[in-house]
Amino acid sequence: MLLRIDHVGIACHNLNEKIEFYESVFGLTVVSREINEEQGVREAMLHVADGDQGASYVQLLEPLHPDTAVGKFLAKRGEGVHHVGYGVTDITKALEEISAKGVRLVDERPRHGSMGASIAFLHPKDIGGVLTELVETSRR
Ligand code: CMX
Ligand code: CO
Repeated sequence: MLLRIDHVGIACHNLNEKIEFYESVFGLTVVSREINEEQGVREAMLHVADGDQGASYVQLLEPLHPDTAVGKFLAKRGEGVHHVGYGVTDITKALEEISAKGVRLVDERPRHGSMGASIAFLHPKDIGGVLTELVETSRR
């Protein structure tokens, strides 16, 4: 069901500072910068690698307001890994299958993610404390 790790989502206070850090320490390149009002984030995708099943990225996330998923996370836990995003072929089918196994879905239906992808979150409390995102990419 899971094709690859699409991205690791990292919460930060200052997006520009963190982009510079990842560029200078790891030599990564920003391939997309977006504001996603629905998700409450200003974000950047930095390309890590290409594989048979698609590319993988680091997703840097800065909250638009304190009262957002990432804003609350930062207040509670500080900067660090916020979620893991896995690539799937058919996100609607994957959500059905995962829900049938008793895992709570944060999103019953896919939403809009970075670079035109369809995304949906699974509840961290049902995945051993890991906020998990499914990604059906539109970039192939
Ligand atoms: N990883 C692990 N656990 C998390 C978490 C995370 N990222 N975020 C929240 N939690 C835990 C909290 O620690 C808390 O646990 P305790 O009750 O033991 O303290 C519990 O989940 C509830 O947390 P909360 O702060 O009260 O937050 P909410 O219940 O309001 O929201 C969640 C939690 C997962 C439903 C919400 O963060 C959400 O909808 N996330 C999905 C959307 C999102 O993260 N968007 C930003 C990224 C967008 C993108 O990737 O494109
Ligand atoms: Co993500």
